[in-house]
Amino acid sequence: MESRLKAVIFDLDGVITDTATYHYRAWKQLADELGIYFDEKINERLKGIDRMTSLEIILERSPVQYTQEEKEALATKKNDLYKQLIQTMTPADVLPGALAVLQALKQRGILAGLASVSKNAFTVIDKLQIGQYFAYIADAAKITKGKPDPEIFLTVAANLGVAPQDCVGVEDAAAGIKAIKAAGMYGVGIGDPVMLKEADEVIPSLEQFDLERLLARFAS
Ligand code: B16
Ligand code: MG
Repeated sequence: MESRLKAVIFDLDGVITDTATYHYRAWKQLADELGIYFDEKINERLKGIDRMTSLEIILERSPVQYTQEEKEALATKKNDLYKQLIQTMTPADVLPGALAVLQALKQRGILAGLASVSKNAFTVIDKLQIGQYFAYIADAAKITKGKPDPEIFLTVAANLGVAPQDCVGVEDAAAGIKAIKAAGMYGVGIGDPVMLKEADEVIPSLEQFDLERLLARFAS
């Protein structure tokens, strides 16, 4: 059976690994130092959102106004803490099901791409030792519009040489699913079906990712 499915493009945090806890610890330390209230519920709003926008969300509760220069220094401080924390990551931090899906794609000759807005994605992939599975990893530093804009997914598809309609995108954040759909791809959500209602289908984790069923769905 011929299938049009040529590539699967993954988000990183919340799909391949869980860096959210490290982001949270680094932002929490910064917020505590600044005397700003921050908790795990507010942290939910930062998932899939780029660094400077995340800082703006945290500063919503700050009585102090910061200049752009000061904000950049605060973001750098958080990033330095985050970089220290991710040094402890190992291949054991790959989420359940992710490695099996990457291996199955490789075996089937379907390309895997990575569409993470994290500027630390290359380091994380390196720590997880799964770089060999990805034919293309987006460089977040070169992406001008964050999710829900489709730019990052379209950039990955273009670099893989695959038309968007022949790609599946996998995301755990609502903004990410919006980006996938705006790119004209089939969207698989990981997590809560209510939060990810714009996805074409939602599964609890990559353990339930059914490649054979997707290949059949894309049958030409
Ligand atoms: P960095 P994703 C996102 O990763 C995280 O979900 C988000 O919390 C973080 O602020 C963002 O990366 C930027 O990360 O500060 O390392 O550039 O879900 O797009 O893989
Ligand atoms: Mg994510």
